[in-house]
Amino acid sequence: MFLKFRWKLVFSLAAFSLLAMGVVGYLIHFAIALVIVNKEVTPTRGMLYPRESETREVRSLDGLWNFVTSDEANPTQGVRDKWFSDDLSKVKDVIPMPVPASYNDITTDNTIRDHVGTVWYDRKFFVPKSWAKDQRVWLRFGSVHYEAFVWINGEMVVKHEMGHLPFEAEVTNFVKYGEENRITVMCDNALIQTTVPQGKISEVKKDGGVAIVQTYTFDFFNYAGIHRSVHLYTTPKTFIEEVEVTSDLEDSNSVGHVYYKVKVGGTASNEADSNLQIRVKLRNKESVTVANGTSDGDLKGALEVKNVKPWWPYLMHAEPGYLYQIELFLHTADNTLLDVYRLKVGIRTLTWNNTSFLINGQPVYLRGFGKHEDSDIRGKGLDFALLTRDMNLLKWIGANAYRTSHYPYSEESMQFADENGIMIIDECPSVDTDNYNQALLDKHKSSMEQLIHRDRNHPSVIMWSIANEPRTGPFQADSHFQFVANFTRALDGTRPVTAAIAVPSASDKAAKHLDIICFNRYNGWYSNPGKLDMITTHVVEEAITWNKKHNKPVMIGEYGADTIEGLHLLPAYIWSEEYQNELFSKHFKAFDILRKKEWFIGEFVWNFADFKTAQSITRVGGNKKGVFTRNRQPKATAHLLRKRYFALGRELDRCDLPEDLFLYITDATSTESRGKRETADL
Ligand code: GCB
Repeated sequence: MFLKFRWKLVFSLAAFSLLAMGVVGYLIHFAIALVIVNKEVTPTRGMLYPRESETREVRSLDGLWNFVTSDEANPTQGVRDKWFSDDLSKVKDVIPMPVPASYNDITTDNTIRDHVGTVWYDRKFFVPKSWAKDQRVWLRFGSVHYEAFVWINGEMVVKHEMGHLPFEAEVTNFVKYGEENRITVMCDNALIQTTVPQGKISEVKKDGGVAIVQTYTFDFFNYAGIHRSVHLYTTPKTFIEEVEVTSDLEDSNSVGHVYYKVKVGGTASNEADSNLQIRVKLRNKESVTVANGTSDGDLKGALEVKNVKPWWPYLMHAEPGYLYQIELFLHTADNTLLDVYRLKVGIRTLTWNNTSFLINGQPVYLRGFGKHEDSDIRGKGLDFALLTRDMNLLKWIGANAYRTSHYPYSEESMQFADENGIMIIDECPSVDTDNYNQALLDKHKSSMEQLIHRDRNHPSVIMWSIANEPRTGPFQADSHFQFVANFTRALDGTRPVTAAIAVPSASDKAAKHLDIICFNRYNGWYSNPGKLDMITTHVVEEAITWNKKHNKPVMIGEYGADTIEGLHLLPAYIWSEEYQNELFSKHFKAFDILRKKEWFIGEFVWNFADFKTAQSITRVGGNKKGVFTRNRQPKATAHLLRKRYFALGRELDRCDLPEDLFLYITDATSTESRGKRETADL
């Protein structure tokens, strides 16, 4: 049976081992299990972003679906009782549930908000009759958190573990053409020690029974559900299945190269790949063809672009985020057009060494945020209004980068970053990695493989982050991170590998495996709260220690202070807007000292906006470290940070300053100093 009632299984195995072996035997058994080996990961296939073309159609299945929760104590009941074989409304009272959205905050019912385990969705849809002929039909989910099981018309079509990443299945032989179909999804939000991220499930006594309780060490709320769009799309029988694009620049950035590699899917066995070819056109923003070519027999090729417009980050160039469009035409040797797929490409180079990180040969200083996909009502559900507002705020504040803390963000947000020249440190969902074990390593690597497969063609992606705040003190962390970092490099050698580390450098065992060191530290908050004079020196000294130990570029991945919007206290007192302002200012001072050392390459605030957390006595209505409120309005510090980020842009890249950066206070030219006036009076 495909369904694992995972946490029950883990508990019963542990309990059984304990009884059978006694405590000492169990510990020895556990220690042996920690000798982990580096196994292959099954590579992802396909999963191109669904786009219409002359040969492809796309239909959205977004909208209101039907929804039910399972009994927490009996999460497999729906599978045993085959809830997928008929409408969910036949087995339970269904409620409407929007897709995409997290289900947690849609209703007024705390048993839905805090539900642990499986929930079910279904809806009806039509497939046009015309789709029955000579093509394939695919079902694609942008993401479901955490594990998804999908049936069409009662038949299982795909199962996927890992939130925040897409998955798809061919459903050509499962759908009924010109007729009504039913799709059923079971989603399981349970996090255990072998999921990414990890969590724990326990049974705790409650009034009148036992509660299944989910705990995790990270603070963001474990939102769940069908988080991103669901699409049906068609491809021809023989189709472009994968596209990989890389680029470089030469002759002082005046000539660009685009290298493409295509994999074809569904080729009939008698039709060798060598009979196929890819014809390629590269168009600029005005849709003018600037290069074209034909692939070699391996469906690879290169295009040269003279007078190229490189992809530059925001504020580093007058025309940031310049994108070309590559058009790929799959032909048979006898000239029949089989498939067409288009995607945007940015032409740029990335290089790094022990002291710097360069784009198109220019050193880059990163200034930005750790973010979250989080908003009221929708939770982590894809929301174009929020996405657009966030991009507008990033540009307003003068940021040039953010980290997708602590999981991959939507494909649409990556496209936005490409278009706007925002650099992305792309993070997999491994947070607070601990209790290293073989299954965890396999899944951690798989999360990187899925992430790189999805995001490798985005010019905005400048680094891979393989974890946030892993527990890198224990010796097992050494080989775990060596395996994950090397695996990441083997999949993509064109971008450096980093991780946000919070363990002090003296005990950390993972940073040596990274290309760029990123440390998270809350001086003046978790350490020495309220002590604004214990920030600057601490930050400077810690950054120097990391650099001395590893001789690699260093950046700060998180610093910040919880701040209640509208709470003003003078002199500055923790949780007030004044305190956030002053704490930031003390950090700025440290960063300016560090910037003089070439190897300090970036500063990232925690967090872009306030976000929801699990209920905790240390969080008042969520994590309030946002520079913006959860509703995306500025706190006082947003204005301070804006002045700094633009000042850095001006100093480093001579960007223009927005007119409203400094509001008029007085006409300084007409005010003489008192000293001058007194001299004149004499
Ligand atoms: C951290 C974590 C982040 C938390 C933050 C905080 O170190 O990386 O996920 O939200 O601290 O505010 O405690």
